[in-house]
Amino acid sequence: MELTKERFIRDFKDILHERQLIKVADATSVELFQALASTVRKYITPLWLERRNQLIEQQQKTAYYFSIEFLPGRMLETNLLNLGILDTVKEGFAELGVDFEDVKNAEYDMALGNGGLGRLAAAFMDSLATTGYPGFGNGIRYRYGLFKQRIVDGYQVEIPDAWFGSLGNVWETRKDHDIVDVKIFGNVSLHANEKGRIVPLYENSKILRAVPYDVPQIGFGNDTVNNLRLWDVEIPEEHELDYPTIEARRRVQDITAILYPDDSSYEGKELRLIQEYFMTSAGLQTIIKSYLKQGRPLKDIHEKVSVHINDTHPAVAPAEFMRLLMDEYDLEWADAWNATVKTMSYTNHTILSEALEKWDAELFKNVLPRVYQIILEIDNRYVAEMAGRGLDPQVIENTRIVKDNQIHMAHLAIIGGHSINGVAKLHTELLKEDTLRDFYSIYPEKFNNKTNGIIQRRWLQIADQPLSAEIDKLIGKGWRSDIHELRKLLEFKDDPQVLGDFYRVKQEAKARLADFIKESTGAEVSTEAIFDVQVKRLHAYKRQLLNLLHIIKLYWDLKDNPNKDMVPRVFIFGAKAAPGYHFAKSVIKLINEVANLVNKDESLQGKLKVVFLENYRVSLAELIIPAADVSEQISLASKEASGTSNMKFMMTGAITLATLDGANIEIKDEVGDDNIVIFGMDKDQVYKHYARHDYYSRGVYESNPDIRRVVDTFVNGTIPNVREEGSEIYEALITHNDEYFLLEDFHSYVEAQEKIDALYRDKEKWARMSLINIATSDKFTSDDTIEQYAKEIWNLEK
Ligand code: 26Q
Repeated sequence: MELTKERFIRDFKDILHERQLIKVADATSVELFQALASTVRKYITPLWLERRNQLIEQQQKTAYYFSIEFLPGRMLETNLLNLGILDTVKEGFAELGVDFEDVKNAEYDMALGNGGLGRLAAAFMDSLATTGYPGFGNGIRYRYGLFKQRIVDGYQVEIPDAWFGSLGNVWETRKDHDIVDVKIFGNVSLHANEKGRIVPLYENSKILRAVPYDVPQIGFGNDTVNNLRLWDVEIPEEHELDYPTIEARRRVQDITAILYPDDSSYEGKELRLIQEYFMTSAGLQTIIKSYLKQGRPLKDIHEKVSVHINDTHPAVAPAEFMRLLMDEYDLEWADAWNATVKTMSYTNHTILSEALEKWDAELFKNVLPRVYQIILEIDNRYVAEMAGRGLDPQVIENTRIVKDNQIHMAHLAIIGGHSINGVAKLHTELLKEDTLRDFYSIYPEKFNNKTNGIIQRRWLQIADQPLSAEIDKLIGKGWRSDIHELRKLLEFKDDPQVLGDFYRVKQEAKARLADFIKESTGAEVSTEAIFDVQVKRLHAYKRQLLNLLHIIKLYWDLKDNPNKDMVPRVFIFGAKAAPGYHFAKSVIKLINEVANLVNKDESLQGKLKVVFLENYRVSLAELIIPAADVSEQISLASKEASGTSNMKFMMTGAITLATLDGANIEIKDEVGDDNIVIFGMDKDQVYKHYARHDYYSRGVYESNPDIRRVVDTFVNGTIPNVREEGSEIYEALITHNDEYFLLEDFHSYVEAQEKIDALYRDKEKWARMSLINIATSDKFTSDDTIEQYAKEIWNLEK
C-alpha cells in the first residue's frame, strides 16, 4: 500500500491520543505497540473487506488449512514489511523520537504451537497470502500458548503463557455472525423420519458454542489479506442450565484453555480429543455454510473447497464432514463420500510410532457417539471394498481404521482423503517403503512429497537486516520479492572483498548475540570463537546429548592438554522439553551443569563455553540464528521428518553439521558436498541395525576408552549436582542400549567437528561456504512449497 511518512505520523498520533489518551513522549513501549498495531489494523481493514468480496464474487476454490497449532511469533514487523510500509514507519518513528526496536520488542510472541509443525502452519499462512491463493487457516484460540520456560538451578520450570494478557490480542476480530454450535457426549439412536430417511436422535449431549476470531494474514507486496480463523468456546445461553456449576462451566472453558505442550508424542486424553473435534467441526460447519451461499449443489463442494489435515490432529475431519453432509444436509452416502474424499488431504509430519494418534474406541464413542458410528461404517465399507478387490487379508487388517479397539487417525485421513504427503524427500520415501507401506501398495496415486519451506522474509529481511543490506549492495533488491535471485550471489563467491564483508556481517550478528548472552546468563563469550548452535525442541531422537558428549570430550582434551590447538568454541543451546518428558528434562539439567563446570574453569583459557538460553521461541530464534557459524542438525538418520530450522540457518550463512536425515539431504544437494559437513550412519545403516538387532551399546562403551571416559563423566562426580540425572543418562546409554545410536555415531561426529575446526581457520574459505549456503537457500522458500500444495494437491487458481 501507499503511505507517506506524514500521513503515517498523523494516523499514529490520532490513534494514540484517541485510544490511550496519551502523548507520544509519555507512552510506554507497550502503549506505543498497541497504537501502532491499531494503526496497521486500520490500514488492513479495507483490504481485508475487499478480499472477502472478491472471493465471494469470483467463487474461487479455497483451501482451508486445519491445524491444531499455529506458531506465528510476533506479527508487527512482518505485517509492516508485507504491507510495504516498514521503512516508512521506521522513518516516522525516527522523526517522533521513538525507538522502533523497543516498540517491536513490546509485542508478545503468539505461540499457539510447539515447534516445527506449528511454525510451518504459520509460514504457510504467510505464503498463501503472498502467492495470492485463497487459503484460510483454521485452529484454536488457546488462552495459554506454549509455556514460558525458566531455568532455575539448571532445571526447566514451566510458567503459563498468558499471551494476550489483559490487553487482548490486537490483531484479532471476533466474528459473531459466524458462530456455530458443536455437540459432544450423549447417546445417539437412529430413527426413520417422515421421509423414510434414517436420522440420528441425540440424547443428553452437550452443546458448545464455537466463536471465531479472525486474524488477518497479509501477503507480501500484493495487498492481499487472507484469514486465520481461531475458535474459542463459550456456553450457549439457551443451554446454560446444562452447565449449572462453576465446575461444569470451567470444564467447558478448559477446551480452549491450553495448548498441549507435547511435541512428537501422543497421549489419549479426552480433553485433547474434544479440542480436535471442536475446531474441526466448527471449521467444517462454516465452510459448508459459506459454500452454500454460492448457490451450488452440496455434492460438488470439492470443486470449490479443499480441506487440509495438518498431521492427524484434525483427522476426524472426513468422518465429521460425512456426518454434516448426511445428517444435516441430507446427502446420500455415495455422494457424501465422493465429495469427502475429493475435499480432504493430509500431511504426515513424523514416522515416530509414539506420535501416531490412536484413540481408544470406548473413549471415542463416549465423546463422539455419532461420529463413531460413521467411522465404523467407513471402516466396514473399506474392508468390504478391499476384500472385493481380492486384497491380501493381512494388508486389509493392517490398514483398516478400527482394530484392536483403537481408532487409527492416520488411516482415517488416508482412506478419507485423496492425498497424503510427507515433508521431505527421505521422509516421503520412508512413508512409502516402511511406515505406510501397505497403504502405498493400495493407493500409490495418493502419495506425494512436499518438502517444507520457510518464510525468507522473516529469516533474512527481518531477522538479518545487515546481511540483507549487504546482499542488496551486490545484486540489488530484486531478491526481496523474487528469492531465486539470491543465486546471483554465486558470481561473487571468489571475490575476497565480498567474502570479507560477509564475514564482518556475521561477526556483527555474533556480537549482538554475545551481548544478549552476557545480559541473560552472565557468560562472556568471544566473537572470535565458533558459534555452534543447536536450537529446537528437546527430544532424544534429535540427539542434543550427542552434542553434549562431544563437549565433554573437548573438556577432557583441554584438561589433558591446556595448549590443545583448537579454535575457541561457544556451544549454544535453546530447547523446551515437554513437561512430562523426564529424559529430556534431565538433558537440560546436564547441559546447564556442564555449562557451570566449563564456563568457570580458567584452565580452559576461554576455549570452551557452553550456553543454554532459556525460553527458546520464534523471537529468540530471530536473534540466535543469524549469529550461528555452525548449525547442528544431528538427529538419528530416518527420525527427523524434515526439520525447518536447518533451512533458516542455511539462509543466514551458517554451515550445516548434519546427518543424512530429513531435509538435510536436500540442503546437501543444493550446496554440494564441500559446503556442508556430513557425518554418521545413513538411514540404510540404521535400518540394518534394526533388522539384525545387532547393536550393543555396552560393547561399544567397553571397547572404546575415549567413549568410556566421556560417558563415565556423568556418574563420577566431575559434573556438579547431577547425581540423579547423570545416572539416568548413563543408564539410557549403557543399560537401555542407547536407543538413538549416539555411541555408534560418536567417532564420526568427533571427526566432523574436527573438520569444522580446520575449515574455520581459513576465514576466506569459510566465508565462501557461507555465501554458497545463502545463495542456494532459495530452494527452501515456503512460497514455492505452497505453490506445489496449491497446484498438486488443492487444485487452486490464483
Ligand atoms: C499429539 C497428541 C496429543 C498431544 C500432542 C500431540 C502432538 C503435538 C505436536 C504431536 C506432534 C506434534 C508436533 C510434531 C512436529 O512438530 N513435527 C515436526 O514437523 C516439522 C514440520 O513438518 C518437521 O520439520 C519436523 O521434522 C517434525 O518433527
